Amino acid sequence: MSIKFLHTADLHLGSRMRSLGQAAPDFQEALIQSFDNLLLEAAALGVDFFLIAGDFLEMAEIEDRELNRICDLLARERSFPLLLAAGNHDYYSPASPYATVFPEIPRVYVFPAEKIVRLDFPDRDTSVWGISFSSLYQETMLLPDVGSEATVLVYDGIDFVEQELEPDSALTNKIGLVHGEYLAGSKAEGSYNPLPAQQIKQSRLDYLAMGHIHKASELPAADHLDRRTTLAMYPGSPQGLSFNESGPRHALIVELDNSELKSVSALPSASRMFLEICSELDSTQADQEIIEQIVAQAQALDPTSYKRHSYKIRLRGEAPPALSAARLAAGLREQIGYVSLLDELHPAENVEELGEEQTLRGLFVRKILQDLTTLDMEAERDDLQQALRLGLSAFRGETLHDVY
Ligand SMILES: [Mn+2]
Repeated sequence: MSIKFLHTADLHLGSRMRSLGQAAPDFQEALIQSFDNLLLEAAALGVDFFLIAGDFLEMAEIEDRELNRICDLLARERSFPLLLAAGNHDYYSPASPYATVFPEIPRVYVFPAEKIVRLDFPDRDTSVWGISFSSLYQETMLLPDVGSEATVLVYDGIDFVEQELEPDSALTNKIGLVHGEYLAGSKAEGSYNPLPAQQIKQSRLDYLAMGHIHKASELPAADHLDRRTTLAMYPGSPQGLSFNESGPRHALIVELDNSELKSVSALPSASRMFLEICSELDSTQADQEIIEQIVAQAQALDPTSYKRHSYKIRLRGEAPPALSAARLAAGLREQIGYVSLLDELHPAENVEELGEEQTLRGLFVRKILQDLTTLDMEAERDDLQQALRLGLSAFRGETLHDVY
């Protein structure tokens, strides 16, 4: 039988994302929005399962109000079951909502932490093995492979009902769900559930749905999908949490047919993105022209919803003498939303001439020019150029502003 499922992980719902400053509330909302969108897309695609491989919630930071909203989303009418294996940020404990609130929600199952459970879906000819973290660290390997189950539950369309454990009674399509660190080789060493490639290869699973690493695994080429090996994948975080998770994000849509992988594809998922722009300036440009240039660059990245994202903008080239980073940032915020400017411009003033002045400014310029002639490390020279520009800007009486 052919089945289709959605695989996501590392949503970190409830994360406060304090480092984002003013943008934090919108990006907190984006986390929940992206999850809501995934549920709707999964329904539209007619998936058979929705899998979450841990770090669904940022348990230490989530507020009750957000948790209630998430429970409402989970309780909304849908045809497919949602299965979750908890990770290090949302580990399973008796006090966790996974043990207290989630069991009340129909078509939702959270794997326990003390044993591997197999879920059977007879009308989808599929078995799913999983286990949750029980604490922040998990130093011994938890690999929910075929035959490792201590309990079998059968899905009846709403609930999961315990059944007598019979060895080798698993259904044809075999999926594992777990949070952990994938490791090349066979050594199971690590603090977050080490999962060595060698052991995964012997798991007899068709697909291992993993979470923990926020960067998505590369999608396999179509001719690499075969039934003899287990495909282990990270979907990455579906909504970026910082500029370390920039650009488009996705969940995975996987199709299995009688234990054979048919396709693995990316379903775009970020409702707001972190994007980087590098803008080359010349000293003749006025503020308005620079703003238009950067807005055009943002529009090129996302023509329809460029105003929703957060931008890190590198200014390169020669600084227009009257440029004020603060004014530029304010102008950009009106047009494209959250921006942080990285000022890597060189001064356009005649610095040699300034260096002749018998003033504090002249002394400052002379000192930097002297250092520039003696240093040959490029990174240090860049820092000095920036210091020179920022210093001259301060001498002009401008507010020094906004280095991310
Ligand atoms: Mn994690």
